[in-house]
Amino acid sequence: RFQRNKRPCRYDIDQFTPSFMSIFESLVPSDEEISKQKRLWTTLSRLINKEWPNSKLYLYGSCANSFGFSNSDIDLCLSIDDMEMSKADIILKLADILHAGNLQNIQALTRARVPIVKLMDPNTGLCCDICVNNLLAVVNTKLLRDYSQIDKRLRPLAFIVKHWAKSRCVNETYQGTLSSYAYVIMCIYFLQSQAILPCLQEMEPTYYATVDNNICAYFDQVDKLTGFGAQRKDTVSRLLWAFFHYWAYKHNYTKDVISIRTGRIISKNMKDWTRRVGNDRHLICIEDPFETSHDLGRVVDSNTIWILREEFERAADILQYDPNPSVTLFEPY
Ligand code: 3AT
Ligand code: MG
Repeated sequence: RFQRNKRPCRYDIDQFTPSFMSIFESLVPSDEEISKQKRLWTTLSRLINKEWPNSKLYLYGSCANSFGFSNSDIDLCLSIDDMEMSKADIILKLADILHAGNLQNIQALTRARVPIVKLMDPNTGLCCDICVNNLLAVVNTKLLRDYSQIDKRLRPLAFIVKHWAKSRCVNETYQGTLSSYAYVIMCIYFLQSQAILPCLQEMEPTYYATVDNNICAYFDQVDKLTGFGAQRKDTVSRLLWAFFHYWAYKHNYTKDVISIRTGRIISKNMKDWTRRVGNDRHLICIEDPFETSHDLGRVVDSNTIWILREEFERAADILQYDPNPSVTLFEPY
């Protein structure tokens, strides 16, 4: 491991950037698909507003954070201030409203960790999940989208990492591997460490939101930051190599927490994440940018940590040696 940690990147890595970029482009949703999603969002907003005039429906997750693949489900969040009703009752009433609006395959999952209503729109075939009052997710969606506008290498890097994770079956939180959200945060952290992205939460705030006693504040005038990383000329394929090389050979899994909030590594000690508490094992530590007591790696267990680390090594080695990395990287598990 020590020897491989010192290994320099292959001299011809840059020649693979065009093929990785065409994979990225093939995954991006078309403008037509995006306007279809927006139309469904508008239709649902109107339908729900008739019943609950003071509610607001937000688009969040991959459809709104700029890291969504084509054909992905739509994540919506209903913000509603109703002291009388429990979350489960709101979910059930929401399901009734959707029934009356002729939406199909409606399922109210009131007992899930995040309670949601699932639905399918028969006109477009699009599927949606609607959660209730999960505004932190709406705010972290904006943070991710804002980062994506600063340097144009972030989106291709994160799309390829997500595509790799899906192909290799390491994007399944209920099976002990990481969420798409966690992978995007890992990419942002990595580009911060390369001085390609700034740390928006360490700058003078221009955006503020208070969500359940969490103050979320950061610099969001990202149009003033384009060109921030322009001094760094690394191509997407070189960054991909370095990303996997970092997680395979350089990250200190016993001591370190990655944090895009600070743009730095912080110590597990400082966060008291050195031992297992309940089901949180902290075997790979990824701090949530706003809910800082929340480790996005907490789903990983003593088995899946090795699955993940072996996949990082496999990816790093393919980018190092394989004659056809843009094919081999995504071979199904
Ligand atoms: P897919 O393209 O659907 O795989 P996604 O970006 O929709 O990716 P997720 O399904 O992982 O990502 O999550 C949907 C959104 O929910 C993304 C983020 O705003 C929020 N979210 C997900 N996991 C967490 C978490 N552990 N803590 C806080 N917010 C989260
Ligand atoms: Mg999603």
